[in-house]
Amino acid sequence: MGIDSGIVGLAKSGKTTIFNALTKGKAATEDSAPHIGTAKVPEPRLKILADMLHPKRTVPAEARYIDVGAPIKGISGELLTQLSTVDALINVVRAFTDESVPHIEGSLDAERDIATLNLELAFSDLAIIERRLERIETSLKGAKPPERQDLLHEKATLFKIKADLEKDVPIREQRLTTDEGRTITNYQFLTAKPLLIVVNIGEEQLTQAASLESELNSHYSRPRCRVTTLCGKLEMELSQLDDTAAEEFRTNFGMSEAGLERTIKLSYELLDLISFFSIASGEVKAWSIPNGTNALKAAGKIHSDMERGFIRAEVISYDDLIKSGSLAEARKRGLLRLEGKSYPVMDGDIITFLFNV
Ligand SMILES: Nc1nc2c(ncn2[C@@H]2O[C@H](COP(=O)(O)OP(=O)(O)OP(=O)(O)O)[C@@H](O)[C@H]2O)c(=O)[nH]1
Ligand SMILES: [Mg+2]
Repeated sequence: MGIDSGIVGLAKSGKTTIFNALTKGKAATEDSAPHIGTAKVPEPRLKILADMLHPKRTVPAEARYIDVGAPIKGISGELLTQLSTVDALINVVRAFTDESVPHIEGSLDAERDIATLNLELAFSDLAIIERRLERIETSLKGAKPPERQDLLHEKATLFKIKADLEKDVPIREQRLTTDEGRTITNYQFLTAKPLLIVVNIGEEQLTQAASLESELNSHYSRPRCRVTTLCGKLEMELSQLDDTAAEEFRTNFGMSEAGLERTIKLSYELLDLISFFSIASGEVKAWSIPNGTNALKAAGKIHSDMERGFIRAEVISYDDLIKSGSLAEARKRGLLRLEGKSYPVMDGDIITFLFNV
């Protein structure tokens, strides 16, 4: 399973355009339909490993993007369920000017639109809390002691979160005890998710991108929230070209790093993800896992059999392998380690899992 991000934003802010840019997709932008697609996670070390190990195939990690289409206001049913399962949210905010695309609020104002969407996300969470509180009241009527304790505890936690939400503090910024955090994980609240704000700028604003970005970041650099700029329309067009042509275009226009690579990387940073690599049957694959994942869980990322039948992990760090020049040389130097289930996987580790099912 990959990492899922939900693309949200006000109507006509460029959500589908940016979805297409990220996933090299061709979804129509005329309507407001939902879309799901995947992107390859940029990982420059994968190519260096391929040059050394000459695998038949290299396989990058995948990130999934869900463009929900509908506005958050009034979102319910299947769409809300889908959105509530994502790992992170991307809020697309309009900054481009285009006479032919009327702005939903009548004028351009990125900060106002960011606040509006934050409010809509908070409303969605508050509606869930209200409904749950009503149900708790009903259940409390017939509840016996142990169950009663749990319900009262949940009620108190929900009241605390609700009070902060009403003061404009998203759940991701609230100080919760481990116990309170555990009580609410199942709700998958929208304001509890990390948030990447993507300001969709026009081509003519490219030269101001950096200053706009730092200005917005000074207002919005909050815990687990980041702001970046992206030229949606241009990136979408570039994503349809082959890599060489797109690279050439970027060089000519002085665009250093591909905007969408930066966007994917930022959302990974926000989620505190690291990469590890597996080598098996002639394939080198990159995988994304949360920082701190142990070897057992990392094995499960590749295949549930590997987790179930886990014996040991043979591990070498990326730097050690590069210094050695080959796996054989690294083995000779004794740089391959055998690690057990609880070994915390490090960014760049190259791992072969030994398992038995
Ligand atoms: N000039 C310009 N137009 C853009 C840009 N991004 C999006 N558009 C245009 O704005 C319109 C809306 O873009 P979409 O990507 O469909 O926006 P959306 O947020 O998915 O819209 P809904 O799903 O209907 O809410 C389309 O006509 C796009 O071509 C941009 O960076 N520059
Ligand atoms: Mg759309």
